Amino acid sequence: AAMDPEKQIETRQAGFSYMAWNMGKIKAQVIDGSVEYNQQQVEAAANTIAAIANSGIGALFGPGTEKDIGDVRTSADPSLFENMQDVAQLAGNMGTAANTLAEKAATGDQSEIRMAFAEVGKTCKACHDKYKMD
Ligand code: ASC
Repeated sequence: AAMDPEKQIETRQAGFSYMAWNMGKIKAQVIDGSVEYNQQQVEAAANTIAAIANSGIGALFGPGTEKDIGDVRTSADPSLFENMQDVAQLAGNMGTAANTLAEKAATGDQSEIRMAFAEVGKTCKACHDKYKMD
């Protein structure tokens, strides 16, 4: 049986938050330099992002999840649910970019990681610009 709509919203948000946390770890180490670079940590973060990005998170945008349900609020624009093919394409782009980031993270080449990280960020933003309300 499908997960309750409330649970779908909470679970997809957990996935996005967990990716964002891991993006932040990479940003701190290879973009900002506010945390010392640690290849193992960046690799783990990139692998986690790639795993979530390729986990089929689109299955959590099921019927009944297009609006707030009591205290469970969604930031998904209603138009997302009318454009699932485009959304799947944007999500696929993120998965591909995240796989590249994971490959680069495994090499430890910070300049390559930086470029691959920026490409992943673009794929996050591409979907937000079209389908995220805030
Ligand atoms: C992140 C994060 C996002 C994206 C976006 C990219 O790390 O939390 O929502 O990258 O800022 O532009």
